[in-house]
Amino acid sequence: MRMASAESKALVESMQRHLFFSQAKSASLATRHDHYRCLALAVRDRLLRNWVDTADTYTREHVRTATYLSAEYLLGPHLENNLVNLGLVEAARQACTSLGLNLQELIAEEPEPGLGNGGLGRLAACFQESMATLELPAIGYGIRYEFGIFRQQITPHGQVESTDPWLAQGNPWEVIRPEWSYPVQIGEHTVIGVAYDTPILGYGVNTANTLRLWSAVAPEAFDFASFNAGDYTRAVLRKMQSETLSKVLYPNDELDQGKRLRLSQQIFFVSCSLQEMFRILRGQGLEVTEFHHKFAVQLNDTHPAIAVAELMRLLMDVHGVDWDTAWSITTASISYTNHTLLPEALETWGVELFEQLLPRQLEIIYEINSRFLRMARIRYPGDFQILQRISLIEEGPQRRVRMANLAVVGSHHVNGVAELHSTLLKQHLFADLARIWPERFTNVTNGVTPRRWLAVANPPLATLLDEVIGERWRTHLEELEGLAPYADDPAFLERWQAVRDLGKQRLAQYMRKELGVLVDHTSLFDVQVKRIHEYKRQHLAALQIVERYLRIREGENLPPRTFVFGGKAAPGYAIAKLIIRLLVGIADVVNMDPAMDGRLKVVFLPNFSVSLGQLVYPAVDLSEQISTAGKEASGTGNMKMALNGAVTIGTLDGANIEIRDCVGAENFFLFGHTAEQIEQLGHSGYHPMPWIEQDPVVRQALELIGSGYFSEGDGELFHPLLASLTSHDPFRVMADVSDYRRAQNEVDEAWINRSRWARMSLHNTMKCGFFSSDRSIADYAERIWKVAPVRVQASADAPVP
Ligand code: NBG
Repeated sequence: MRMASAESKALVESMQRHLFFSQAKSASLATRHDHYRCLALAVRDRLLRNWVDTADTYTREHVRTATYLSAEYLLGPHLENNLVNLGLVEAARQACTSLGLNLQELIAEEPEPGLGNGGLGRLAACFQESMATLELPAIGYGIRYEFGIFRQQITPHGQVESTDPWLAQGNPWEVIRPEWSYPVQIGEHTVIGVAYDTPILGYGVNTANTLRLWSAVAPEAFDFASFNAGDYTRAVLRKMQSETLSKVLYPNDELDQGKRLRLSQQIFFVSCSLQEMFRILRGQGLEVTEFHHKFAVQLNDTHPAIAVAELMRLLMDVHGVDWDTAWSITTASISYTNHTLLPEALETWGVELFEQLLPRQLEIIYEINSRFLRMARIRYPGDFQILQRISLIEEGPQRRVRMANLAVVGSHHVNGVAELHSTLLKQHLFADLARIWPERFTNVTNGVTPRRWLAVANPPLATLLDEVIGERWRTHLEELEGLAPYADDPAFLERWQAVRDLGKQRLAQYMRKELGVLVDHTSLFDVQVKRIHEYKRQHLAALQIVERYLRIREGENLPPRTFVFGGKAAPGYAIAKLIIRLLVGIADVVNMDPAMDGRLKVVFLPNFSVSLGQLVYPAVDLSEQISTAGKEASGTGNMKMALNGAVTIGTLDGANIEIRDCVGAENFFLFGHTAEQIEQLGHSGYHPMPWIEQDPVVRQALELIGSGYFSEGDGELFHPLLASLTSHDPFRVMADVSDYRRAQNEVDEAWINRSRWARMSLHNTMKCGFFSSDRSIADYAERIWKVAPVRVQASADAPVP
């Protein structure tokens, strides 16, 4: 405490200094946002030493470095995470109190950088933090989108989108590095990428790695000739066009529109990042042919797959290396993680577009392809079908470049993100390629950082863990196993439940304050938060709620439940938006019906985000992980929920399988067809109708929805959704609906035995140590990147903040 108070005094002084010298205000004019900025800047001052020391150490020791190329980073707010990682939470709380401020309120002031769509972007953020915590030399590269993922409002008509100007009030965490900027040629235009650096602090170490995001600027502010000729619009047009490049993040699952800009974004950030790696190489006196000794380059999905051609181009055209040497350097540097099996999500680009924007890279891709197919032809003489399937170019009315195939051919390792997914990659999507290079394919199961998803998100649980198993779980999550001696201790289970109650009360309070919805925090919190997509089957959950509604109306006595949903639908994905509309319609009816009072509530949380996730995950009793088996590559929300003590109801899909293996079948509610059975259903000519005919309960629910009961009498509104479910049902909702009901009934039974539930919950937390992103990253570093930790020494002469 004495330490904390010395620290807190110093923080107070820093904050006061920043109010004057950074915000240029007196206390009487300062807004809450000013105070947030003062605290953020005071914290930044304290981590700069780590950041500068880290850069110095890496430069001095010529370390081998992992570079992570990702079009998305869903970072979440930095302030609280940095306080936790610096061990300054208490000091900051004291500092705020002594200034008459509230730490939580200041933390809530920070706009979060929504530079990602969902799991893939959040995984990239967890990975950055784990790399720093594990003291691994690493740089994250991406795009500094001026507008992140859209903001979502929920109205009675469903989702409404608006822009997310997250930079409008400035960003205290980034430093612009104009001295590190690079030109990128796209078609006839040149765009300049300027580096913006954000420190990524490790926990309990001196390491602070760099996340370097590129922002696009025009080579010249405006065209003087046009300006002089009086054509002002034209004079600035080029500048605007160039800067559009890093303007906005694309929502995934989006239609073809705007794809041209997306390909431009990809080459833009990939080329800047690779050019910069050469700059670092040169700066350390290394030869270009040592590139692969210095760097491991990780592709986060296919968005950066153009790196294969661009690295070849830079090596040959800029650095004068011959083809064979360039190819061996490229394939020794690059590795690729696949994050989806959904065919519509696999990127391909029309050859014409490619030709217009990236003619030289296309030429290189053709040459890679012809050499690759020559090799494959020897292996599969005369088998043209295989050659067609593995070719980097898809033939057809419009020829297209297959980015996933390019990524596989150009990588030394390819991995999926959970056991099942990696297996399916080898059996289906990349079956032919995996036969050529079996040793190339591997698995690294995803993980989540315990700092943000437990220490930051759930302080009451963190405190309880500290007391009974010590503090090391933050970096050694497997130490949660230390809870085992308490698993049957009734007194401890009481405390466990009390901690869980706090999380639920906090969420209930938020729903009351922000949405005006009153929920009973002692009811079962049944939660599904994730992107809205048919394969994730939020509509399966919706059907289940309608069924419950009918059962309660008929007088059945079911334990009280609160269903909570959250997540965004891609603006162009009509059915997903209709699913939101359905959930909102159900909520309106259910929450207004006095017969449901104290028994059933439905809440859709608008604008799900990292910050909201921090509030939601600790409050979950039942974690809904109900995707069609074989479709969810991994899932990471499933891990965050289980880690915080939720029990899962789920299919054998993605990482659910591994979660169930870890926590035990008796602590997991399993239902539904397996991936193999789902595939079989397809082969035998699946039709939903026979399933519906056998199931009067679901029939009644479908009819009620079709009658306009949840759409103010509009019997047409949900027609597209119902037609899809009853005619082809692409995600096999009807094949799983009755088994889902059975599992949900088991949930009801388990829930009423409160001590049994508490034990199940405890087991989930206790057995989730495996799902730390530290474990995933240690695995990448050791097997794929061959990058070793480097201890950062604190310099003795750093300036005092
Ligand atoms: C997503 C998968 C999730 C997985 C995350 C992180 C894409 C393309 N894929 O199941 O759908 O957890 O990636 O690996 O966003």
